[in-house]
Amino acid sequence: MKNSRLPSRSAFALLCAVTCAVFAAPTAKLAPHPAALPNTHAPGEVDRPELVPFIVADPASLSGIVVDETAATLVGKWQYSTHTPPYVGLGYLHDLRAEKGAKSATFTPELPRAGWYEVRLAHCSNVRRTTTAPVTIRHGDGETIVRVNQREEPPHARLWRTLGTFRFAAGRAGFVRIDNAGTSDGYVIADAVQFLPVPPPSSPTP
Ligand SMILES: [Ca+2]
Repeated sequence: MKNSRLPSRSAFALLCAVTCAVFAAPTAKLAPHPAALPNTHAPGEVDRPELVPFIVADPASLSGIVVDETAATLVGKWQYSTHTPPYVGLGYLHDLRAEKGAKSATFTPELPRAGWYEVRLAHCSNVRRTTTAPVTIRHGDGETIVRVNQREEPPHARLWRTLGTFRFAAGRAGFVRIDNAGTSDGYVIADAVQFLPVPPPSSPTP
């Protein structure tokens, strides 16, 4: 006979997922960005606990080339947070909704080979975010600027938003830069950027 006072198996599974996502240590040691202000939220203090299972604690577990905020070049004051899951690695940075137009976070990948890459931006979402985060992609054919509504939940694993597919040279010539100009309607989030190798757009379908 089923004991209704015991948590269901699905509840156990969710609890395990939450616990693992919050407390499991990544395989590689991550160090916070030395120039960023520290997180003020205690572990487990989150506004949307149902999204904790979507946290990617270890950036090395992801496909492609991933640049986390730990390796970003920061201009201006950015602060760590883990309050709104999901995120990659230790957490995400926000611009404190201050000094608009004076801050940026640049994510520069070390691309192993020239070619086409789908570029994805990781950002959590809530109503306090900006709707117009300017994201500049420097690629092999110039620069493209995409305005990202960070109030909308990203479509890939509730964490990733595709910025486009671009041609890149090998090495560190390309980058993705998030800045906070023209974003007075909310916080700007900088978490991680992913570069996924893809076939050239003109390739015939196999
Ligand atoms: Ca991150």
